[in-house]
Amino acid sequence: MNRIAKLNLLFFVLLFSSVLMSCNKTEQHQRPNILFIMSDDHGYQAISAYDGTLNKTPNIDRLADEGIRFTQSFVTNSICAPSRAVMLTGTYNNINGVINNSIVFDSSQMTYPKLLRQAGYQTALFGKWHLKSPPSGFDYWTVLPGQGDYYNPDFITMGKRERKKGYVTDLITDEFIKWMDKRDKEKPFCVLLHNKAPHRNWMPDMKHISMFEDKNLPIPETYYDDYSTRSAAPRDQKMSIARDMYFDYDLKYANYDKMPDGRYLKGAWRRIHNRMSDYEKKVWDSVYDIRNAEFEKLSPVGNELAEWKYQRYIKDYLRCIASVDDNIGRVLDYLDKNGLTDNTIVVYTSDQGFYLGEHGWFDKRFMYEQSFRTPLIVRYPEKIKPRVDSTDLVMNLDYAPTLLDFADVPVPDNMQGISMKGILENKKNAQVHDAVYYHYFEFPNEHMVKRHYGVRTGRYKLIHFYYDIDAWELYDLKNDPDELNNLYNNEKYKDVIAGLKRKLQELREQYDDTDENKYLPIPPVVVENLASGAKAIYIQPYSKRHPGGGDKALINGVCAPEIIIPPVNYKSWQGFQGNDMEVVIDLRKDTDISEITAGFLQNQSNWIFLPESVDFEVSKDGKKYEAIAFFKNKETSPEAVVRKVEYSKKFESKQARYIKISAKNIGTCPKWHRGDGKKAWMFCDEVIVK
Ligand code: SGN
Ligand code: CA
Repeated sequence: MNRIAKLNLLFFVLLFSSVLMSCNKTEQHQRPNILFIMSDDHGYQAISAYDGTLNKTPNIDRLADEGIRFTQSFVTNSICAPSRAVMLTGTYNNINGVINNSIVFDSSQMTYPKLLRQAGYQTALFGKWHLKSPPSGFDYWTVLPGQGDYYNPDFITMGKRERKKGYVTDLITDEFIKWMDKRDKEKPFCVLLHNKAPHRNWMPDMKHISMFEDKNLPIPETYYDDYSTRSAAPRDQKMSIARDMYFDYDLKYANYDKMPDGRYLKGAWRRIHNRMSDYEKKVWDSVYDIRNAEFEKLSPVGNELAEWKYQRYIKDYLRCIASVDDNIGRVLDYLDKNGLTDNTIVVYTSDQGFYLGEHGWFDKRFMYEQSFRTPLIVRYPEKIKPRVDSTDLVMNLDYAPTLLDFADVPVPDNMQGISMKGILENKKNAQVHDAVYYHYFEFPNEHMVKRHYGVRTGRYKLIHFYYDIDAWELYDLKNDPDELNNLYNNEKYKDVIAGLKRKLQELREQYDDTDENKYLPIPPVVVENLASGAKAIYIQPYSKRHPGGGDKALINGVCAPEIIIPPVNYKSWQGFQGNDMEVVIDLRKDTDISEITAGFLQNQSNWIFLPESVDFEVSKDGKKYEAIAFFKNKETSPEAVVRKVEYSKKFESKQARYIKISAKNIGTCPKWHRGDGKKAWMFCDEVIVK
């Protein structure tokens, strides 16, 4: 090859590779940004794009006008942490492990943000997280500890905890905008923007505190549902507005001198009210004092009181949403101003739906429509036509595969959802579900909604309540959209029921969820050991208020199971309120011992904390003790996890008759806890000697 030819070749190689490179670059650039906005407990009834009866949400409506609104979108399990785990992993809770709000998410699992990050996306997370293990798969994260607070909340930012001044919904949006400004603009982004609002206890901001002052909102037709025709499950719940709400914490009536009969949660309300600044308290109190004076004047009883509670609840709930909607407006403006609107997929959804008085309820959990269904709006101007309504059955299980699909990242085989890309792009052969499967596990628990699973098609819903009950319900949603008429025992539906049961079994097999017994509370374990038959001498008394199993509780060999599914429904522990534990176990004669274990329980939402430290000592005569082991605990952290921690020491065999176990109580509940400053509980589960 002569020189000219060589140069020509070089020129072409360079030209060709630069064309290739620029192709790559534009391709890179063309991958959509993803902005996943999720609120906590935002029922579709409170979005005017779905139903304008209660409120106006102009900014969420704008998304719906410019994108797709799903009217049949569902969750697999209507509760916070489980739902979040489903969305991240694209798997059901029996696969990802987070069957209820107490379980720690195993963050070594694959999630769609991790995959996007590996594929070159910049990923970030803002707001409520609630999965107990630290976020993983994000370049940047700033989250609320646990449920978070409305006023002047703490945030944990990349591991560091700090209190921020302001209102939670504004602050989450501020953090998002700050990050957007300084992000690496060469890369596409995937942002998860998670609001706390409108979660219980529904504290509006100063801007919206006076909304709805002069009007009452319509009461749902099913507010006085008597649950006739149904199983015991809807009757036995504890989420009735009229019966179960707290006057102070939920309804903001805290005039303790004039207490009407009912439920109060003084400590929690004081803690929350105290987070407000002096100015905020002043505004808050002046507004609610007037309302509460009117309430006292009215002194409603019976249905009038039930309806007063509904009004108080729904107005506060909607006020919180007004701030969510304003902040979504800020986010959409930001996208507009920065030229990001066309190439960003914006999702608006909630971790599940919510009862706004239907059946008399607040909260969620049931497979009935208001909590099973969740709002879902998707806007992506480059690929999705505006003003579309989809009635296809879709699930939160599908979000992960859908977003990966749009980003051109292969969907892992273990993900159980299907990509909604076809539906979103209005393709003829789009993949769709012909039925959706649901499974709720968190019972017994706070709102006492029984365990159940079920199937829903476009028209019918079949539910099986199990564990402490064995009951079926069937609804024909076409003729009975309010689900008041259980048809399970109606002969005419025999074939429908048989068909639905077949479908249910098929889905349970498909999702590998055929054995619900796997997730039932595990009974306590009995361990044969040298302390059985011994005598326990209490140097410090255990609490008479929660004595657990009494004198013998620590040495009867009955231990909490390895995995505790709350509530801990066995009685063999001892509680110490505020004070330390100091107990001597008298084995009655000199004995060869080589291992001591003491188990303690943590259930922080019930004020039960692990000890600050634990000491083991042994003695032959009960006077001179030899130290065997000393354990020190890390500081407490605000996790809702219910667990057992065993302090255990193996040593070379020793002759001893007396074993002294001392455990130091943390004393008072920590600052971040609603019991701040009050006596903390310590629960010893069992002492095992070998
Ligand atoms: C708290 C609330 C419940 C709520 C759960 C779960 N009680 O425990 O009403 O059902 O959270 O909500 S409260 O007295 O602490 O407010 S979830 O969104 O985390 O699933
Ligand atoms: Ca929720």
